[in-house]
Amino acid sequence: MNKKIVVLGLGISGLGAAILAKKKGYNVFVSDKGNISEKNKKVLFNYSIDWEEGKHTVKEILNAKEVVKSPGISDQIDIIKQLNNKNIPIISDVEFAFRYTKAKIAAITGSNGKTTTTFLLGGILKNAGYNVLIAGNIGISFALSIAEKKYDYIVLELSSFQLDGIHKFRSDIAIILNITPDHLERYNGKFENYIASKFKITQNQTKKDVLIYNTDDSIVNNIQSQAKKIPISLDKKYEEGGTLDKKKIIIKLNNQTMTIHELGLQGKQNVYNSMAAAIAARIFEVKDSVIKQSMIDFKSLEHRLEHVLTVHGIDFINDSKATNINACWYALESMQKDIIWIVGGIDKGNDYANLDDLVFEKVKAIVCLGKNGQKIIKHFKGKVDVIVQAFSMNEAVNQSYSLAKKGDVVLLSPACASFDLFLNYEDRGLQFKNAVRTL
Ligand code: UMA
Repeated sequence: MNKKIVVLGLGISGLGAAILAKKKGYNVFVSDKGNISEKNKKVLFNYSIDWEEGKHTVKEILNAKEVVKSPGISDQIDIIKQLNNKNIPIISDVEFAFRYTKAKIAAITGSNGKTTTTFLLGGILKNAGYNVLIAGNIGISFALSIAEKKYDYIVLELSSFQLDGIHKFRSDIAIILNITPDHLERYNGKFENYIASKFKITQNQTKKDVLIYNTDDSIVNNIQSQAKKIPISLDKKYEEGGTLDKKKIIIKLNNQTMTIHELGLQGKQNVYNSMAAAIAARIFEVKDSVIKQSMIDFKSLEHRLEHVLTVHGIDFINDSKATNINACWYALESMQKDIIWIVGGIDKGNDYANLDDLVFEKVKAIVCLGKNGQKIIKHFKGKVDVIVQAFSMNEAVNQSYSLAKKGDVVLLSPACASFDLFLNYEDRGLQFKNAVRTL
């Protein structure tokens, strides 16, 4: 064959796509505008894959029959415009990997909750004894996994960037949880462009496929699809779908009802996540008993409402992944004790008024963490009794500990990006956990 494929960007997805392409007999060329690590250079050498770093050489790239673009690369850069002018197909690693698997696929997207739903569904399928791949935007390359092994089921978390580069990708089950504005810098500042990108998750589904969608979300509620649509809601009841009845999840499918009494996870968002995962598992014909037990056993993921420790009767919860208002709303909503709330970082245009009701009701003190907390302080001044500032995680944890009483909860749910004081949200969460452990 020896068709030339160019892989743009050599991060997690680029490396996976390059290896899969090589294994499938393509002539592969990798181009990364940044530096390629020594480790990755060795891998490329072992696979005899040609590469360049520090540039995108136009002549080399325009020679491709097809280009796999890493999701982090914007469509606005010059080389992409030139490829488009020459009508050279540009696809995402997800589109490329899809060509080489026959496994049943569930694809999950949304602005919040998608990682938890991905692991919930993947976990249920594993507990049912299947050979399952959990991959995608969670940091695991779909393409690399496919290059190495065969699977019965594949559960993919998909970002809008990955969905932008699909053409034929189709999933047996698609799940769309919610949509709130995010990543607008990549969508010409237009929310409708971001929505269109998320809605692509169902574009190639047929009537044999299923779309699980949240009708409580006014945007998701409008999604059109060829697939069989199964709604989930906390209060609306459907002939087929998921709902909540006196704290129990009720799933109705094919004239059968399943009731889930107990969840390992707390909070409203996790009710949606659990409903969606349970419906998908049932469509994949997993036994009710396995689904229910998996729901009870599931522990929260790191940095997502993660219980760290209880110190002298004070719970410490790490929700560092909450980098926007919506995620933070769900965190505050799910707490059942008085809250000392650690919030702040790099504000992405937050409207804190959306949290006012919950803050009035539940927050007894705010610890504002970050280089510049003026916006948060100004907004909540007079609404919360105590507001203090902290400029490091140790300071924030120590202040919270002295403000809290037995029976309270200290919640790190920043609603902001982390880059003012931390490498990323993981670093922020780890520093929180370390500080709590030294109390
Ligand atoms: N690069 C170029 N040219 C450019 C710009 C970048 O060559 O003009 C190179 C960089 O030098 C770098 C590579 O591209 O070497 C990085 O590519 P990438 O940013 O796509 O990163 P990957 O490591 O491939 O990770 C991607 C996803 N990253 C993004 O979407 C930004 C990961 O999601 C995903 O887990 C991974 O593929 C595997 O599927 C991360 C993410 O932040 C977690 N996602 C966003 C989110 O969740 O909000 C969407």
